[in-house]
Amino acid sequence: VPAPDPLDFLAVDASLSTEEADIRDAVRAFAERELLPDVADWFEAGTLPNPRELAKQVGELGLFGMHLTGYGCAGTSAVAYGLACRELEAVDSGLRSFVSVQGSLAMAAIHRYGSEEQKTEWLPRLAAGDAIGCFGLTEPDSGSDPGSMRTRARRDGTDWVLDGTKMWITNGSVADVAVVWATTDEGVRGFAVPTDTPGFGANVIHRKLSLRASITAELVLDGVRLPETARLPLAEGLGAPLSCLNEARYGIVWGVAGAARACYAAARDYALTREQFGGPIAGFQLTQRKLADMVVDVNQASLTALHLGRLKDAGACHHNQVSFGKLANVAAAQRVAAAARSVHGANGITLEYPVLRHMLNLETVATYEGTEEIHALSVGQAVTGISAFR
Ligand code: TGC
Ligand code: FAD
Repeated sequence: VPAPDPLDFLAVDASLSTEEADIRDAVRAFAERELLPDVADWFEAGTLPNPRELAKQVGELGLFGMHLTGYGCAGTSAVAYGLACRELEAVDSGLRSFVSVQGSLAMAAIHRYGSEEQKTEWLPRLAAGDAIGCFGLTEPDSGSDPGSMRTRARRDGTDWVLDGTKMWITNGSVADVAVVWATTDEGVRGFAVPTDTPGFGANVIHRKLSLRASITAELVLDGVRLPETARLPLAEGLGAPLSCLNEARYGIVWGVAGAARACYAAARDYALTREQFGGPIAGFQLTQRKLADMVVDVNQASLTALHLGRLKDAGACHHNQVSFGKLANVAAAQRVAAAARSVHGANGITLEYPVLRHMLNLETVATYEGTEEIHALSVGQAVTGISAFR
């Protein structure tokens, strides 16, 4: 039996199909060639400088909505989609966000709940990267508890009029279409809002210290008048947006395994070359303990992601199991990033190395798509039958 590969200790990737491994390799090559060289600059600048060009590149690679079928989507397995998320987030969480908001949230919502006309209008353009989508659920006063949203859609003749504010919306200021969730007299409903509709505005949120290589915005809806054809006809109730979240959360389960792997790999390289007290710091027991703990976290996260992916491909993944994955893997990635940063000493606080950038990004990843506490309570509810949310 060959010795374990330090970068895939449990040989998790050995169980991938040839097609899955090909997708992994293609996305890794793209990410390392096109994104990695610039990402620290984007993070420092606090933006994605050219989101339209990036969307085009990602669209050409077929990554937007790649696990959806028809309408220009690639129709790959959930595992293949997860691998793409892993390779993108190994570079930066903001880049995985760029892809998951479009594919798992905006496109998945239209694919699952939209009319034939909405699907034909938006999905091929979004899949190709000719259009950008965002997903507006969170509001200034409604985060973990989206059922308390105040954005309101009221009927006016055959039209709908939307008023309200959405907060922390990834890609919000560069989107062509915003999937917006609002309360109505009949309950929560979803709308595919073209962002050039009068009354729609977006304000970029500045001074973020996390997920800086990502555009985050506030959406303002001020008397946005839409025809009935803009309403997602199959979306009824809060369960509709929550079901979309499962798709993006699943991508995060894989993505953070990539961020963790990148931090561990950087720490291992650094420890083997950095010398103190006459030898490489990798030779000290305390450093080896850190590296061993990182190997455990990275490989357990990968196993969890792959297992959930196989369940998902078999149509057997419950949303509470996705909560398990997000809870476990984000925490694992945070531990790995923090330990990797310490191995880098002073160099670890700079953008010359990826570790603090990942560590800061993971603060966002632990918060969006359901905070750590929300996923702990989801798992708690699943195993006790008692809801502790309120
Ligand atoms: P609750 O009464 O439990 O549920 C309402 C209805 O929804 C159903 N449901 C789900 N369905 C599918 N998937 C899920 N994960 C579901 N969770 C609940 C539920 O069965 C019920 O259906 P029905 O038919 O009985 O009506 O709702 P609640 O108000 O008690 O809230 C439950 C809670 C706290 C779990 C939920 O609201 C929640 O998940 N909160 C977190 C909010 C969140 O994750 N927001 C994310 C915003 S989007 C985002 O962050 C994008 S970042 C992306 C990026 O940049 O990458
Ligand atoms: P709150 O809900 O106010 O929570 C504050 C604290 O209270 C947390 O620690 C939380 O866990 C805790 N808490 C809340 N309720 C409970 C409870 N019942 N029991 C125990 N503890 C509790 N949203 C979108 O809709 N679309 C996007 O594209 C999007 N992108 C984002 C990008 C970034 C960079 C960020 C930071 C956020 C983004 N979000 C997006 C918003 C994100 O989903 C919310 O921030 C998240 O759901 C948490 O909501 P909140 O920030 O209002 O925190």
